[in-house]
Amino acid sequence: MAQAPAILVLNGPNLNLLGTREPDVYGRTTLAEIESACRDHGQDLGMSVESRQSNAEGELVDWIQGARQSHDGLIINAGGLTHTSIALFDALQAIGLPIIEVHLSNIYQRESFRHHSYISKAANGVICGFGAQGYLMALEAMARLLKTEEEV
Ligand code: CA2
Repeated sequence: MAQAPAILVLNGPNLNLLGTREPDVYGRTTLAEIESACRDHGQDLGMSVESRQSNAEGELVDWIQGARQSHDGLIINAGGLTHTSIALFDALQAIGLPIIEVHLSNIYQRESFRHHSYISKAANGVICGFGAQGYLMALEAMARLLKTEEEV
């Protein structure tokens, strides 16, 4: 890979509310702060990071499909769609890129309806329960995945 690998970070429904409500569950960091930290950390890791958020399932599907042409890896916190969306699963399965699933909260300590993820089956790995740090951990994991791919 001659150019810096391009990573797309997608956030799903309601994650635009981060830092404004439910700080006990999701922390006090805003989405804008997470996105800026991802850009900086990506740069330190030699990757360019683009972040997008949508409350609409179809828009997320379109972005996932498009990532195949424009990006080298995908990091996704699908919010509540994690637990319901076969459409997101199908899109993720189809793109053939490394995928890392992120959750701010530890979904396994919460209600049982959060214990199943449609995203996990399409993802290389899952990071949950580390708050906003989880996105930076996902970038580190992505850098390692892409390096391993390059070496093979
Ligand atoms: O822990 C996570 O990151 C989740 O993906 C967050 C989703 C939830 O449905 C998943 O089970 C776990 C909810 C995102 C809603 O974010 C809010 C942030 C601030 C205030 C209200 C909602």
